[in-house]
Amino acid sequence: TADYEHILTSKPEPTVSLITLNRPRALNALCSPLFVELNDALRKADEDPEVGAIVLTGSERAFAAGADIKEMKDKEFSDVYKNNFLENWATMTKIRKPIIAAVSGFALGGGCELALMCDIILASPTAKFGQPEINLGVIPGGGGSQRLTHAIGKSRAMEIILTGRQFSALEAEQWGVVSKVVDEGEGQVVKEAVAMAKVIASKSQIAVQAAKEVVNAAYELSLPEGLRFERRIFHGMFATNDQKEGMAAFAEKRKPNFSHS
Ligand code: CO8
Repeated sequence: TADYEHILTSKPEPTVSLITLNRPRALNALCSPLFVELNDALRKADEDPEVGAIVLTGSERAFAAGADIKEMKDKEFSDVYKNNFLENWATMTKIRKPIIAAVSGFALGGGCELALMCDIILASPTAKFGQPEINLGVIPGGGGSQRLTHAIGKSRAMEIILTGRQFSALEAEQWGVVSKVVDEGEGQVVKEAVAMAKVIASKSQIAVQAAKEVVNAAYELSLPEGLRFERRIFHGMFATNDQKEGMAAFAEKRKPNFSHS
């Protein structure tokens, strides 16, 4: 819509919301107003009953080159502490529908952290990830030290965060940061992300949201607690029409027609 200054929103499929970071001159540096808009667009997509999955992307050159350094450089401890600077980044983790990051070019610092907050990351061969905060005399502040360490393990996370070096799409794939590196070609990563989002959106939205919730619980709960949580949510599925429809359709050898209820 035309209401946003730093992002673009569209529906490439009736069931898929596409959010494009759009500050090309700053390589999509994540200034505070951009985050306000992003959170608003994510919330709207989450509330849109037609939408089953969300794709977040940037440009060919940059997914996002990090938090906006020019905005941050003169800040004082008292401001950032008192105002809980960048606390609103976490809003994204409250979104219940799946978010697929389609990453081309730089995903650095806060840009890498933004991708890591998404549920699935697809990368083009040009993607370059990294946590270069150490070069600026600071450390990751948007979850990089935690989410990246969970994703790639201690030794690699230490190397990446302490040296500030970039890592390639291929490394990201080998290390399990991204689920897939797509073929090269302009727009290819968005195309594949939208196709994947469409597949996800064709499932029962209730089951999809529940699945996202239980997978995320694996990062927060101990194994026995997580297994118990999964079992309880699984039991809850039997209260949905979509469970009845999905299993009836299998038995009747036809495609399910989910009502998302
Ligand atoms: N912030 C502000 N402006 C930026 C940023 C940024 N992160 N990155 C690039 N830009 C701007 C450049 O200043 C330049 O603007 P101008 O033309 O006005 O000078 C324009 O984008 C193009 O950039 P370059 O000319 O530098 O392009 P190059 O192709 O030469 O280099 C790089 C590309 C390697 C990506 C380079 O721009 C770079 O190193 N950028 C900074 C990367 C970085 O350090 N990112 C980490 C930022 S710190 C951070 O993200 C902390 C997150 C904390 C989150 C806390 C949450 C609670």
